[in-house]
Amino acid sequence: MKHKFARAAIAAVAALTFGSIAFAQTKWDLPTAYPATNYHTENIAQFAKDVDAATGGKVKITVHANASLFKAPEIKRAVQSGQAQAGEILLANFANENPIYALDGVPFLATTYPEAMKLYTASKPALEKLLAAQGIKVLFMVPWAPQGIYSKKEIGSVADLRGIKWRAYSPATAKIAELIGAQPVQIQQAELSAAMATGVIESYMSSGSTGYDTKTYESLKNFYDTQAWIPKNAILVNAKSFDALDAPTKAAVLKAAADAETRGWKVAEEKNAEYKKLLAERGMKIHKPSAKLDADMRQVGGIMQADWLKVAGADGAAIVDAYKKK
Ligand code: PCA
Repeated sequence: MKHKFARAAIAAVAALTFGSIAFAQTKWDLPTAYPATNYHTENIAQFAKDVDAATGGKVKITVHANASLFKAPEIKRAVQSGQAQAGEILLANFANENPIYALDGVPFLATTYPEAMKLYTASKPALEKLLAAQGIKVLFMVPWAPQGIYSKKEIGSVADLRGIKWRAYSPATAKIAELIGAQPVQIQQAELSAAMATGVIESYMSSGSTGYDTKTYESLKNFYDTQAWIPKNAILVNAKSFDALDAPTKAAVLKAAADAETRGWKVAEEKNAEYKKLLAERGMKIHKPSAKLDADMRQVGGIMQADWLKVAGADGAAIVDAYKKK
């Protein structure tokens, strides 16, 4: 009797042990700075589902939307240090670390999706190398929509923006404020609605999706569709966390990432027009910029392109040359 019990106990322990090996699970946290309903976040949620399915539940990714785990500017460091195994960043937020992060935020360099894809292709090896040196692996990148100007008052030229309170989300959007004589305030998207409601912000540049997600139409009634640049989000994983996976699991994650990138670019482009329609339905006036406003903004873009080339040096020039050649 005693014997029988011991054997059962051993069997139970063995089942537990082997069971835990068979179901060895990797858990990744993936913080993002944008709301769960945004197409970027939905795309990442789908990626997490695909990874779960393709690895038979071996890799479980928990998406933390809307800057709930880390604030936007903190996510890169969190991934780098392993505080979060994965995360989504806006590349342009890290312009002060290296100019390559700022490239897709330079106005009027790449303004359509095919151009944005070309710029992405030309800059991808340099971006991957830079991040790899920081212990970070790139999983995929997805664009926002071409950036336009939200404004409380109607504007015919940049002179109309002089002195107004301007929300910046990156060093480049702060630089634009400086060049046009507006007053920049750095505010990430998760805090933007509150900033507009309290009158801290009268104007900013971003996409239709951000205007919609932050209910900008409740505070600012004009959108000037300047189509000035197309910034990108990058979905990153801590290199050590990725390297700890076995080969088939790595392959499954990379396949899901490639699918997410293809899907993300397609959805971004499809939703661009849709968001502008949704904004218009909620009372936003969608304006084609006047010739003067367009010329003024292009002048700002020219200055910023020249500045970028100066700080990015020969390596940067090579990327821009490769982009322009294609
Ligand atoms: N939305 C983000 C970044 C670029 C965009 O379109 C934001 O405004 O914070």
